[in-house]
Amino acid sequence: MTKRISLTRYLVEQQRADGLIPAQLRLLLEIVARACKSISHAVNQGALGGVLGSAASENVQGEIQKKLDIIANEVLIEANEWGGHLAAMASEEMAGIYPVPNRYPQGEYLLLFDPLDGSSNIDVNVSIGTIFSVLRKPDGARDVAGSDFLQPGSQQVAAGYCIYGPQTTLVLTVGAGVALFTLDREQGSFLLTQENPRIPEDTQEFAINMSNQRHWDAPVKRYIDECLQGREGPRGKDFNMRWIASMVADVHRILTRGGIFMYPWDRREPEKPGKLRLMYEANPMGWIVEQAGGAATNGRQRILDIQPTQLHERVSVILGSKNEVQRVTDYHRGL
Ligand code: P6P
Repeated sequence: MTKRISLTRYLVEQQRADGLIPAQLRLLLEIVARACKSISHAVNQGALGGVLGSAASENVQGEIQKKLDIIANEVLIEANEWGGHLAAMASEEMAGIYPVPNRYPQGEYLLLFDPLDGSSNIDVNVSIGTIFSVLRKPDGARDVAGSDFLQPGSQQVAAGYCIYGPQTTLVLTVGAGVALFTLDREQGSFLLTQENPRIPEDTQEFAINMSNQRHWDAPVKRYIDECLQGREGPRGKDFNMRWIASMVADVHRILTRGGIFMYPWDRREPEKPGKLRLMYEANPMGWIVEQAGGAATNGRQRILDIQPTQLHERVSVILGSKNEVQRVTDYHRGL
């Protein structure tokens, strides 16, 4: 078997090849990867590490925090604040931005993350993950502000996730396709195990939380009803369903074998455009999916074109196999 290359070597060679990874961005990505290794170790401890269960606190979303949510957030903050590559960070677990402390040099990047997505699955030993997105700090020597983070997903310079499942796999894009690195626990390093996965344009597998069916808008109801009618219905083919309730795991399956993932707006909280967060869930996942030949919209508009108005903004998410995402978008347009 040919010797697999490490994440570091991959980033160095990409930096030489196309200049998409300046040295400071390479340092940032290597540090995030090391933080994910630490999070993976904590997750794998489970009950043995005393890290299961809920903390006695809520996050900015009003959700009860799991102990591992807090641990993962602290690991990412502590790993990244001293390196000199960041101006500030933002996290699902923190209300405001986290400017790099003055005792450390300021960098030109902004790091956003959901430190442990799918945490409702932690205690039942189902795959969870870290999602991250990297933006450039707008020019100007002034101190970084929350408004600097409000950039559309098309401005990302890097995006990725690390899934903590049977394998710990880091999935990364810098805009030149997608690369997957699997953690070699003996060496303690991420090794390149796949380059440029392609999401099939068609699929027979949808992912949605069916218990919300009565709350969906008509276009989503129509799309799912047609899938459920199978080969006797207008689609002329049978569909399978998966719902892991961990976006990282559902997206990873789609990256691996295709499918469509949907978390649409519904009537339970009509004032909110959706459940998932734009800046550190939909944008990074949307870019990865597009870089693998898929599509990502909010039902009407490309996710990466949405101009954010607030840091913890929510959004409807329809992503995966391009032709299926297009069909849902067409139904939203009344076609
Ligand atoms: P529900 C996890 O809490 C999450 O944010 C995503 O990872 C996941 O896709 C979704 O929520 C699951 O939501 O309503 O099915 O529990």
